[in-house]
Amino acid sequence: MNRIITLDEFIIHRQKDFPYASGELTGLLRDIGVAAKIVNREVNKAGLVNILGVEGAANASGDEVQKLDMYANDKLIDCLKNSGECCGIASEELEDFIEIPHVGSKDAKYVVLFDPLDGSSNIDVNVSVGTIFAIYRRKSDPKNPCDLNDFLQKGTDLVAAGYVIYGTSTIMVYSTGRGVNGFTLDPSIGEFCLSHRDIKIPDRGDYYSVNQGYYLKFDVEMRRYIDYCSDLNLRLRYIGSMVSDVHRILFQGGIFLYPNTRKYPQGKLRLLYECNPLAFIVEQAGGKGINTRLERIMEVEPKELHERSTIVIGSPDMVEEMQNFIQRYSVPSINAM
Ligand code: AHM
Ligand code: MG
Repeated sequence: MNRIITLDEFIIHRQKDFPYASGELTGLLRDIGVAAKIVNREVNKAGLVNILGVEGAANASGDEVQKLDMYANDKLIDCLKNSGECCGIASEELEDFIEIPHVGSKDAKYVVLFDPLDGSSNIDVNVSVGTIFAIYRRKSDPKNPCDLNDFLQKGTDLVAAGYVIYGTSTIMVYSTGRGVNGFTLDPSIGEFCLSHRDIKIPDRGDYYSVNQGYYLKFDVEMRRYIDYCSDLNLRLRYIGSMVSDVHRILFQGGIFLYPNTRKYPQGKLRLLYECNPLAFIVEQAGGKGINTRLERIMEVEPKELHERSTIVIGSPDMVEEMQNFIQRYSVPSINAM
């Protein structure tokens, strides 16, 4: 039997690949792993402990019930605050970023952005959810507090990114820019163990993933592409948690789309917390991630913390095909005429 490699062992081993690494990133990834285990514990018992429900509602003992996405948010913040490696945090759940004061004499080099519980409407019905994280090196002087520009970085500046999926098993997938690896939580020993080494996305696959309920609200090129997927007898899968949908596509091949709708003219998903980290993972695995303006997601210059984006992501051949549909069928906007 092969010896188990835990997430901590793997991260420490990988640190040697970066000759000038001093262990800060290693420490951060480990702290995120710890936070994920704590969140996983609560997700698993959500049905038992009445942690379900709307934030602010009282539970049976009169305590205030904390919604699970805020719980996950707070746990991640606690773990990162104590790590000493992180000078600032931005979360999909918080309007503004948080500055973390120095721990001891340390000048922390990194900022972390996350979506603490992606697809949180799935919790109440016991369906997969996930955590997404993105790590950047700060741009501002480490002697000063971090500032907004430390967070408004392009995906191409990512130092590391990943996600945790709380599904039938709990898996953490991350990349530091040298391939993608996956770790499955073994509940009997409480450790994430290397289970998917050097993940590669298939060039194409049988799945397409889009909220087809919005079909009539999509632009014509999107409707044509969806018809094309249906003509090819592709299988439609849509979980309502991007992490879960992209996870399937990463392993089995396919395409995930969240285009603009009338309600979300810029797209619904957040560039910094969802699109960039998942595009980084998918690209590292050999896939592609673009928006419906045909820009590579990771090259978009972010202008605000909660900026939204459209996204087309997945197997490279399928994203290219979608790109052709956009080029062929999109109606030029009046401004561009
Ligand atoms: P959340 O992070 O607030 O839970 O919302 C993000 C989610 C994505 O994970 C998912 O793909 C999408 O929103 C679902 O939206 P819709 O219900 O409009 O299809
Ligand atoms: Mg989300």
